[in-house]
Amino acid sequence: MSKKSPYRFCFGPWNISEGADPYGPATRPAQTFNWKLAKLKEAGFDAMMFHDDDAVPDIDNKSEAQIRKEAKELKKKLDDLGIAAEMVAPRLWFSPNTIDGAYTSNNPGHRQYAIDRSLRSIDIAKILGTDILVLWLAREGTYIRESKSGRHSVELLVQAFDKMLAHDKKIRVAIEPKPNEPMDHAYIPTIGHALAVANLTRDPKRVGCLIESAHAILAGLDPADEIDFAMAFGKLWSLHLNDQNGLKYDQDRPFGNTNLRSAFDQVRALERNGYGKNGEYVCFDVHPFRTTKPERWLDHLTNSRRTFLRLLEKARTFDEATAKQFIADWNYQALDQMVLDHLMGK
Ligand code: GLO
Ligand code: MG
Repeated sequence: MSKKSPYRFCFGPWNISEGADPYGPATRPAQTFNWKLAKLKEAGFDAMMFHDDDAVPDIDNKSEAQIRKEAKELKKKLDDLGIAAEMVAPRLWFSPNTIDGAYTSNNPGHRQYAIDRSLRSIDIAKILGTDILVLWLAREGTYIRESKSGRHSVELLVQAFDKMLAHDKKIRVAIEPKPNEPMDHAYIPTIGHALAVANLTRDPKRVGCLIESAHAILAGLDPADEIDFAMAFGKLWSLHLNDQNGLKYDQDRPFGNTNLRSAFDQVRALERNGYGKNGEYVCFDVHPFRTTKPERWLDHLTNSRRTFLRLLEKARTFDEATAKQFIADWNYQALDQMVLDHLMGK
């Protein structure tokens, strides 16, 4: 490596998954949260991402006091291990109260549930020492267009974000867009949508985004361009690197697995924008292949990091001067081949 990598890496407990899919059961026995934490440490990662109920299991059935107590115990455990909490995200897609959406449900009681749970997530984030609340708006969208008003849904989203921003003066909301799945169409499908909605809130400076490579690909976009776009606004606060083969179900493949060139472009975009300089982490939202044996349970994560670091080396050794000459001469054919040669190692 030419320069020391400034990047720090993380993943979530859900990324050590058991192999279940909609068509078949788990293929690996579940492991405890403590085991996952120990493995993260052993594999040399720096931080863990948390859903609210990863941090405090069975959160809906616990009192405020109990939630705070358990969050404090977790913080101590993390400190003892030297692991940071990267973010907290309310898991708003599992509950019977979010069947019709969370902040945009047609049921006012359910909308309130979603907001209350988000405020609790903010409290947990504060205790765990992170100011990032990630919102993957899983069920904010429609199957049946006529069942909701898109305009009213935007207003409901803004009202919900405003309550979060008012609840804690320091919290920053990072919206994780995804165009579809589980919904047919989501209300916030791209980074452009996320940043536009940010401007309607009471404190746009504290509403930014998280880019997931696969989600950008599902929206028909180039993840590297999404990175440049978000960073032009200074609003890329977290990142879920992974890969995706075309427009189908969300695959969460290891980073670089499908399109190495696109992965290179993403790393190059991160480098050129100085991602990580304000403490942002590189997270991998990847899943093991269903056939993975328990003894190789973290390989998709360590391989993703390895690919990232190798592509970082490629980004740093890319012959920028020659590329500039090709660009000045409109010789994009040569530029194109230069990228391929560089990636193939000549
Ligand atoms: C699913 C999302 C999901 C979120 C995670 C954090 O498509 O990528 O994994 O990133 O739940 O909120
Ligand atoms: Mg994600």
